[in-house]
Amino acid sequence: MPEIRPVTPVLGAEVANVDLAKPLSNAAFDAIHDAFNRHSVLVFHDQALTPEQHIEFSRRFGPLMVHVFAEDLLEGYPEIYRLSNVVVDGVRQGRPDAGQYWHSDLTYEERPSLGSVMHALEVPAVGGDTMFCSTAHAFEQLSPVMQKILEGLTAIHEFGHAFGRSNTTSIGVAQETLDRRPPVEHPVVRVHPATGRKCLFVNPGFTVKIKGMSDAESDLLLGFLYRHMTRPEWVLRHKWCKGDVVMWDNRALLHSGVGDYDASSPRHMHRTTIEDVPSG
Ligand SMILES: O=C(O)CCC(=O)C(=O)O
Repeated sequence: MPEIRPVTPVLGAEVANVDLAKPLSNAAFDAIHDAFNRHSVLVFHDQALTPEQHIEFSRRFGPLMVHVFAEDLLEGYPEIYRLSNVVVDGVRQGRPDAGQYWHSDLTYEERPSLGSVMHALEVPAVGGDTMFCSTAHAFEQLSPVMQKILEGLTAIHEFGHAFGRSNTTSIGVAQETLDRRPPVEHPVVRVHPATGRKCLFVNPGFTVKIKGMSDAESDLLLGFLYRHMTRPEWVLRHKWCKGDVVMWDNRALLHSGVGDYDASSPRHMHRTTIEDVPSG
């Protein structure tokens, strides 16, 4: 059976004694599922997964989503989005610099993601970590007055936000890709369906503004929330080893890649994204 070892008091756990390449018993899956809901980030070391095995494990949590960056999907496996700085014969092998800003995956979709499962195929000797912070813990650490204000608010999210205003990637994004994802609205506080915990649901990557506020008011409130959520003592920083599989709960956290590694150091990751299907 899987052994679960928490890595920080706020979020994250390592899972030992599991080979994700093999079919999991229902009991082992239930233990992992429960740990995922409780810890929000799970780290499995020394995993060697084929794309089929990666997809099969991910699918046990729900249907998989296909990322809007069609050119960065793994050929023959549209469920796998490649994050990579590797170039072979002039052809890039995935999205370089992806996600190097705090975000939760796909909040620009009408139905955002439940979670993501990333498999490290090549990692730099130094750098290229991923940071995580708990949006549930952050909400719980606010005063009741602020909690009440936030619970009445709605935010506007848009895919192009990360790629326009904050100019975070080294390669452009086609206008046609941006046009495929118009703005959507989500409550600023959402209840996690498995834990019942209230989670902040805004992020610098894709949240454009708080609906009904002036730009100045919205920027002030969002700026406060972003600083609050990402306080260093609440952040888990994962240093990748080749073969790591890390899965994270997009309903309960934000994450950010750290773009500090040498461009000539290969970093090549495969990621699946699980859809959040409402129950009932
Ligand atoms: O590559 C990383 O460390 C972060 C990737 C990321 O943000 C994502 O997959 O959404």
